[in-house]
Amino acid sequence: MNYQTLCVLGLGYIGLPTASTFATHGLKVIGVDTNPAVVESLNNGKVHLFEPGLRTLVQAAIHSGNLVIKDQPQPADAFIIAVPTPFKEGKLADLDFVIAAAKAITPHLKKDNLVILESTSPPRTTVDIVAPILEESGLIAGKDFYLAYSPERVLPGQILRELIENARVIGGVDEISAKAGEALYILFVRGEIILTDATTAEMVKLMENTYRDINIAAANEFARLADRFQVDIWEAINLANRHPRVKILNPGPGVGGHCISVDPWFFVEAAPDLAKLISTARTVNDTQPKYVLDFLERNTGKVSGKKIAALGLAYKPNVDDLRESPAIETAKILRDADAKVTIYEPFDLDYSIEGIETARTVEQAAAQADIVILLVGHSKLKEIDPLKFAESTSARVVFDTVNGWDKESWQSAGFTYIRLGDGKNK
Ligand code: SAJ
Repeated sequence: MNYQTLCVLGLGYIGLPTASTFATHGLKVIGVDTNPAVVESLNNGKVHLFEPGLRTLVQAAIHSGNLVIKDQPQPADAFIIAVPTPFKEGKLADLDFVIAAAKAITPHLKKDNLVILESTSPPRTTVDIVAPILEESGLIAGKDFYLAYSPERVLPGQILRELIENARVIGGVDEISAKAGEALYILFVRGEIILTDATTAEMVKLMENTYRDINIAAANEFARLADRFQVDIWEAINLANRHPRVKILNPGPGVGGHCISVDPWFFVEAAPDLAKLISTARTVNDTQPKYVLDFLERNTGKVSGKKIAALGLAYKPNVDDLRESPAIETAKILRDADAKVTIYEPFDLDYSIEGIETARTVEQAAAQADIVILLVGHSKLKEIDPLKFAESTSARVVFDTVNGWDKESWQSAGFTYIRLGDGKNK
């Protein structure tokens, strides 16, 4: 199998880096997005996402002539589907984008083509949903063309490195399809490439993110317990993690992003009778923003009427991605509790939430505040100097939900410092 041309459908956080990396490794790549704004901005040399190193990579790929951006797929030797799989009402997987992408490929499908689904999908999607759509071309998966599922596993913030270095699982609808997938990814993947069947690969992806979700839920539940027993969770985790087989993750305002807060629901939907622990973990993490409010009110009294500066809105530190962000959820919960909230997000200065003010600088957000809350551990926010900050804000209470600030420094700058999960605050 010798691939010359590749068509990548979906130019988001996964599709764009993948398309660009293949292009800089010598393939002729057609990057496809159905959103005209994305196509237009990429064709004007602008990258619509923030990921370290991505802009340089995309520009290199486009300048080399190996990456072209289109709004429709074109014939190619291989196709990669990297479109989102959000959930719809009732936490049910929304496969509309995957189905539309498969349908868009079908008229172009030729004998010996390879189709890879990368989008996170419920178990059996490749075999039960994608294969039948592609077979409407008259070609048979595994016999006339190759079909495989290969999950992306890259960590936002480190996508470009992990894309190349991580182990890559490729699950074929049959053995030859998996091998065809290997022949494609081997062009740039330096990590181990492991071949399996499509449904195993789908399940592996969901298990990885579910495992992390459950572990974060444990950390969040431990924080609630520590709070009740007047223990500082951060000290307790630090001590527990000295055990050679224990690695407790960090509590915080909840779990967001397009992956970990979504994917476990695919198991719950597919097997609600079995996925009890998974469902409970999701509920713990989803209710964490409400816990943030309860914790704050227990420590400082009702927030009603108070001016609160909420710092950080992204779903995690040092990314611009606001999808499913627990920080946004927390800001809304504070607003609904009648606090006067001002938000500041260094990666998106224009984001707005109804009933909430948006500030363009930290100082502007905090100037009139009673309480300043750190919701995301962005480096830029962690680096705030409490002494200087004290001069630009009327607030004398800071609430750190992510253990991002140094308690002593804030206290010696004259602030009352409260930290989520620290039952010794009182
Ligand atoms: N979080 C905590 N406590 C922690 C770690 C994370 O509250 O100790 C929160 C973060 O703040 C964020 C959420 O969890 O809101 C998820 O962040 P993350 O860094 O754990 O993961 P993602 O969603 O950015 O990326 C995950 C990764 N999966 C795993 O680590 C198993 C990544 O490898 C996947 O490729 C990605 O999902 C994906 O696309 O599925």
